[in-house]
Amino acid sequence: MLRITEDQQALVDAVRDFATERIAPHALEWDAEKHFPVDVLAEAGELGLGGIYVDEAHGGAGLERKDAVLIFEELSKADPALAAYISIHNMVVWMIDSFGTDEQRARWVPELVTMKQLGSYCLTEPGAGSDAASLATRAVRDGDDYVLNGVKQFISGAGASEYYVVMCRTADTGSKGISTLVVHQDTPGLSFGPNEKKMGWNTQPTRQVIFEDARVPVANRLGEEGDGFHIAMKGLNGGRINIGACSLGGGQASLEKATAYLKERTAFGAPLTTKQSLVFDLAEMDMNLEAARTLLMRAADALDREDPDTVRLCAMAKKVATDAGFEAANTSLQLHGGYGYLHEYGVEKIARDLRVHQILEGSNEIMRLIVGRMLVDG
Ligand code: FAD
Ligand code: 2MC
Repeated sequence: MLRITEDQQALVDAVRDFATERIAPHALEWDAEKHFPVDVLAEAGELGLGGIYVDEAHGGAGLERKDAVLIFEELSKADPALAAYISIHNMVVWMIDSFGTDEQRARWVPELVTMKQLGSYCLTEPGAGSDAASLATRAVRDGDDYVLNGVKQFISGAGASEYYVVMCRTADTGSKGISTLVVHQDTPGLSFGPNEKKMGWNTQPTRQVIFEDARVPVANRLGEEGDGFHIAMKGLNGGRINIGACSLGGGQASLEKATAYLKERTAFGAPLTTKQSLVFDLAEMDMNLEAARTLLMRAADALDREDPDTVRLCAMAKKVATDAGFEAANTSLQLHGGYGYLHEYGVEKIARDLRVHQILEGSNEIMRLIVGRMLVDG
């Protein structure tokens, strides 16, 4: 299962070249200046990275989830924050491609896969994060429209995206009363909060998305009324693998930086690689990242095959990979000594970016809740 085919190797090489040339040299500057490089995203779209597992018939690259793991690891070695936005965009496009009608696909997917138009995923609210089924943003039917009111919190890409895939309440029946609407940025009644000041993920904007009597055509609903929670969760299964792959890429880059640094840095008359405890740190990072890579591929394979164990494996892979990635970045920072704390060495940025992967797309406590309750309720 983990054998990489010639086609996959060619894909990895192409993405690595793009990430090395067009992303890595600018990542620190984009982080410092909070710059969202939409021009580079459009270039990623030309490479097929805007619809990685969208059907080729709809303009996508038609690849598998396992390919996406390889892609996000490579992109994230260059910049975890930009890679993570590309992963969210792919989740949105996949949701439209998978749950939209032919007419909806024809309307939205071709432009979105180019990444000249961007998408955002709107589930979280100020009062509903982990407990997503308690969301309160409400859509009330009025003729051929819904009238949408509510606030979405922490929305990645907000303000820059053309399309917002919004989970909202159409009935007071818990998770079964949620529907999914595609909302265009120019919709009257839609506005944005200020760009949040964050610890990391600075290259992508995070804002509230606010709906005040926003009229959204019923024709913009994905699936039936009440399908929204399932659509949201199915999107997140793949999202969780991808965010894990982003952690893997950041962790791998941290390991490579630490290894090179220990070889070159001398203390007590010899290179630091002569200290076995430090080499053990490198070995530990390598083992944990390899374990995460294996589990991510297993989860991606389950998702590709629609295996009944998919939800559990995606939750496990997300938790294991995001912990391994952050631990690797944090250890690498320590192994760089004081230089690890300096922006220009690039390690502290990786640690800041990867920290949030343990919180979003379902916190790692929620991943344990998903796996744990299957053990005791099953
Ligand atoms: P809460 O749910 O309030 O949780 C607080 C703490 O309690 C956490 O540690 C949590 O793990 C723990 N906890 C909660 N319930 C349980 C439980 N039952 N058992 C054990 N522990 C529990 N959301 C979107 O919809 N779209 C986006 O694009 C998006 N982007 C984001 C970008 C950033 C930078 C950030 C920070 C967040 C983003 N989010 C986005 C939101 C993210 O998914 C939520 O922050 C996350 O799901 C946690 O929700 P919360 O912040 O409300 O925390
Ligand atoms: N895949 C498919 N279906 C799922 C699913 C999944 N991963 N998770 C839940 N479902 C289904 C479930 O099978 C059930 O179906 P049915 O009604 O047909 O029986 C339905 O959804 C309701 O599920 P639960 O009964 O498990 O609902 P509950 O409210 O107890 O718990 C929980 C759901 C906690 C797992 C869910 O709310 C959750 O995942 N919370 C975390 C929220 C989250 O991940 N937010 C991320 C926001 S996006 C982001 O951060 C970005 C950066 C983009």
